Amino acid sequence: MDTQKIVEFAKEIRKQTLFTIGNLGVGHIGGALSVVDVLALLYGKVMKIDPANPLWEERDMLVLSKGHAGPALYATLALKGFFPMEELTTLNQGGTNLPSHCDRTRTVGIDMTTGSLAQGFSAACGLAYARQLDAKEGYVYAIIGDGESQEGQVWEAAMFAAHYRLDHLIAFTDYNKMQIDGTTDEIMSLGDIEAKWKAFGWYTQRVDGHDVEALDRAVLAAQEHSGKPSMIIMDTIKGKGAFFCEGQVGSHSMSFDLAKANEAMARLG
Ligand SMILES: Cc1ncc(C[n+]2csc(CCOP(=O)(O)OP(=O)(O)O)c2C)c(N)n1
Ligand SMILES: [Mg+2]
Repeated sequence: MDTQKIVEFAKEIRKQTLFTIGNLGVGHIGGALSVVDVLALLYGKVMKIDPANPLWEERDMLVLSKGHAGPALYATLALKGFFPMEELTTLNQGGTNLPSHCDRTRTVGIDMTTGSLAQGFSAACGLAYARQLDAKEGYVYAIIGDGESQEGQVWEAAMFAAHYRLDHLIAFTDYNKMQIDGTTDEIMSLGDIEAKWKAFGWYTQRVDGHDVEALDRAVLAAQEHSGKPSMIIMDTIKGKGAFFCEGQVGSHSMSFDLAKANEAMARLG
């Protein structure tokens, strides 16, 4: 996909995410919408995947460690053809394949079960290490939250990845500056987040997380950098693209109905 197509793909993911959560009536819309552009880039261009063969051994993997953003990834996977679009209407309902948080045993295309913050990131580091031991080429991508980065486990995993020089691990921090109850600065400031990742031995970049060209360049630079794992800190906006909650702490998990979702979808154009 070229840039224009990725931007269009991102718009479609936003719409389907709004529809999926609006149809259920409640969910983590804010943190889902802030990672849409990186998902569009990864699944639209970067990742080596085959929707017809989701367990292909040579594929690249994504660990959405902030598993509460699952609905954005489900929309992405459905649009890529991993499962029928109609399944999006079953989000978090009895017997669904699409639980609110990602579950690799339930959903085609989900590479790791996540939701208990920071554990997914450790699993991503483990996957990357296993691939290195097996001398396999594929990349492991991981997305963590900024609130999630307050977890000590993130930093243990960070040390592990740097120690083993996991240069096929490319992680993103969704730096939307908000968590459940407030801003990260109010709750527990991350301080100089770039300096921290650098100090932990990671090749660290910082980009506008809603600019797919900038993200693309950062991923390329990360792939070309050898000997270190990569962290791409994305400046993002929680609830990006939803007129009723963009930039609001209250977007973390909120109720809204299909009428509101439809209005937001229409405003996206
Ligand atoms: C170990 C653990 N503790 C608490 C939670 C509850 N929880 C879910 S999302 C969230 C806030 C995460 O904030 P952030 O990483 O900034 O993600 P965002 O809401 O911005 O997407 C919390 C505390 C959890 N899922 N796992
Ligand atoms: Mg956040």
